Amino acid sequence: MSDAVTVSNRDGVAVVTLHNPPVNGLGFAVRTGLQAALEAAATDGAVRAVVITGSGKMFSAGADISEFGKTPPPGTPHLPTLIDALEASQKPIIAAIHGVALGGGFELALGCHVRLAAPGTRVGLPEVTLGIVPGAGGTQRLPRLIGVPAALDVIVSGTMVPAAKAQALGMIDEVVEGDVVDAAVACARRYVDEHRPLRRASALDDKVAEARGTPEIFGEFRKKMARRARGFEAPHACVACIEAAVNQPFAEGLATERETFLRLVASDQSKAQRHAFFAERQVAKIPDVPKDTPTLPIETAAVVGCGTMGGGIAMNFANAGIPVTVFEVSQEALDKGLAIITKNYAATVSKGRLSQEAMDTRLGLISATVDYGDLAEVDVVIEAVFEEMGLKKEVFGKLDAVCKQEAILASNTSTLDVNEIASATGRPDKVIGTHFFSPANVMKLMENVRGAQTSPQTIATIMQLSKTIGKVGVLVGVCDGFVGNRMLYAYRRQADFLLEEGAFPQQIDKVIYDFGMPMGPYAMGDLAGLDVGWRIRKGQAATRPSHLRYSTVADRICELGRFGQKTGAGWHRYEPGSRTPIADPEIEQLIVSISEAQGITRREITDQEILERCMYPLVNEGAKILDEGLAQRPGDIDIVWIYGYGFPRYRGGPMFWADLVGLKTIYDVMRRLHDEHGDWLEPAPLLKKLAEQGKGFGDL
Ligand code: HSC
Ligand code: NAD
Repeated sequence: MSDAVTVSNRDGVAVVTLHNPPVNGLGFAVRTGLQAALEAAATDGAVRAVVITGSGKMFSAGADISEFGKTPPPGTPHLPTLIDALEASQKPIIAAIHGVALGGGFELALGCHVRLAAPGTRVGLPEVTLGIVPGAGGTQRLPRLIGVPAALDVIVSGTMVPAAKAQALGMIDEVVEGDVVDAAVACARRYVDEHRPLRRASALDDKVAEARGTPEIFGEFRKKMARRARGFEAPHACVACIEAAVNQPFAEGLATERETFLRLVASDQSKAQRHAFFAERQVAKIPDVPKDTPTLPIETAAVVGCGTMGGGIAMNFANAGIPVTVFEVSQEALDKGLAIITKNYAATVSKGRLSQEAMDTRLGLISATVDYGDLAEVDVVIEAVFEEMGLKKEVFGKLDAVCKQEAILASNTSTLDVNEIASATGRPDKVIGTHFFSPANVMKLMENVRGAQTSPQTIATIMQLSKTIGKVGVLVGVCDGFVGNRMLYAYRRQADFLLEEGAFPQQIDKVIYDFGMPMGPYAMGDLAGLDVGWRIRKGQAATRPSHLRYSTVADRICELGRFGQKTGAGWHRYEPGSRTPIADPEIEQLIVSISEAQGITRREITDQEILERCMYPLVNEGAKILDEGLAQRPGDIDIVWIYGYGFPRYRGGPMFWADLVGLKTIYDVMRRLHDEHGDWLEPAPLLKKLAEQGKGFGDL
């Protein structure tokens, strides 16, 4: 028997324990060990029942994801075969679950005759988040246990269901106090002593029979999930497998599930989503800031400036249970900021997503002040005042004077040099950028910007803080726009040039939306407001290099007083009270007149050209960022784009997507574009090098 599975006999009950830290993944060694343990239990007369449990923090997080797509494929036994054999056992098999049972881990439990769970356990089938369907019977057994509507919710959302809810739904049989293995052994004995019949999920029919006469359940569910599942294959495949559970006998349903699993696991979408899974975990690893770097405790926080971003940032702390003091220039500004926070919470309460009690608790954690002295004892300050260097330096100077020595001073700047901001303090080692994305209480990304003197301790503390407040922190270096916005500029610039050459905003928006982004660049601009960028561009006008092409379209639109949705018109127009962009002939005329004035003969621009001209420069900029060491890994850039800009997860982020397209293809197009349009489109040296070597970013 392998070390990955051990067996102890407790009074006639074989306790089979999985040992595969950190998550008891069901890799080859575990499967082999489990098979041997179950076969031995079946033939050993001294064993009357079996309990399966996991060692360490959890029962099992499921299949070993790193085995998918490996050549040669992992050997037998495969999990589905193992689970079928387990379920068919004549001796009772009880799952004793603690921590989590996810994916194949939960499917293993579904094959058992009874499922007991410790309080605090979470169970679920998150396969959909990896671009696959549950492949070891989950789509067939779960609907038979909990019914079709609940199974659709659980499997298509991929969420982890807490023990009490799981029991109420029938996913587990009982939440037990005390030691769950003891309880499972006692349960096993009862089954044996009382000759209780064994309940096999595969043999149940009443719950799926209910859905057999109401096929419209599926149509309605598909309609309900359409927006969230846009572009993804796996949610649709999950629904189809559950439909098979209703309409096919168990064995046929299993075959449908298996065929679907094998098809999806080989798909680009699943590869991309698995990449995103691992990349999201990689971002926390920083070579010169080892895992054991001591962090400072963050028990209190302050936010300076309670505008659009500051208010959202303060909510993040309150949501995580960390008391936060909000500082503003005046009582009036404070009142305004706090009113928006209250309104945001109230909206969540009215949607039923937060209780009034939780809202009150969170608001109770937010205190407000106009006195710097009140910030003396906080552990971290996040500055979110106007984007002006002089102002930021003034604020940091004051914070440095008043805050305790150990406090970390962070800036939410989106464009300014963190090193210059740090120079206004006597503690540059404790200064860092924490670039949140709007809306800051919703978007999960934090670009944590390390300055030249930021200490490993400050970095480790802020990376940990990102996790504590439910964000994904990605460490980046100082440059204009950092990682995300610098790449965004590269793409937006080309989109504007395409307008001058023949496209219109709605065409570009549609291509980008169809690619899978939440919205196109112009709808996005209208939502965010066009005036902020205009102000920044006017400030940069004097220093703009005259030899580089510059599109004036955006400025001309702002000159008309069209600042986006807030003024009812921007790149598009909007009906009163509506957020739906409508193509505006006035803008089309303006664009045509700009083309004329520039002597550009407008031509037909294909959708393919739009995609290449927008997305390839974005990737090209990512390559420059990697070369300059401003992002640690291509996967970090992917996470920035997935969590900061809604880049479709099923494409894995721009760098992973580029590898799928092929860097040679991208490089060739960039070279041609550079020949045709010059300046901005020069291929990055790293792109050239990898393309010539026949490699991808994934090979770095
Ligand atoms: C599946 O189960 C498919 C099945 O339906 C059946 C397939 C049948 C096939 C039939 C073929 C014919 N695998 O997240 P953390 C690593 S699909 C490999 O930081 P936490 C992770 O990368 C699976 N590695 O910890 C990290 O490694 P690092 C469905 C896995 O405490 C380390 O473990 N299951 C792994 O914050 C710690 O992870 C899921 O999708 C896995 N399954 O969260 C669950 N899971 O240290 C995925 C983790 O080197 N896992 N790792 O960076 C999770 O959601 C979270 O890890 C937990 C723990 C909530 C379990
Ligand atoms: P905002 O104008 O909505 O808010 C700024 C707030 O700072 C105002 O409430 C103002 O009263 C306050 N303020 C000004 N001077 C102050 C001072 N001396 N002390 C205390 N408060 C002061 O601006 P915003 O959009 O929230 O941007 C804030 C910062 O966040 C900027 O650095 C910006 O670049 C950055 N940022 C903005 C976004 C975005 O989408 N809005 C995204 C990421 C980062």
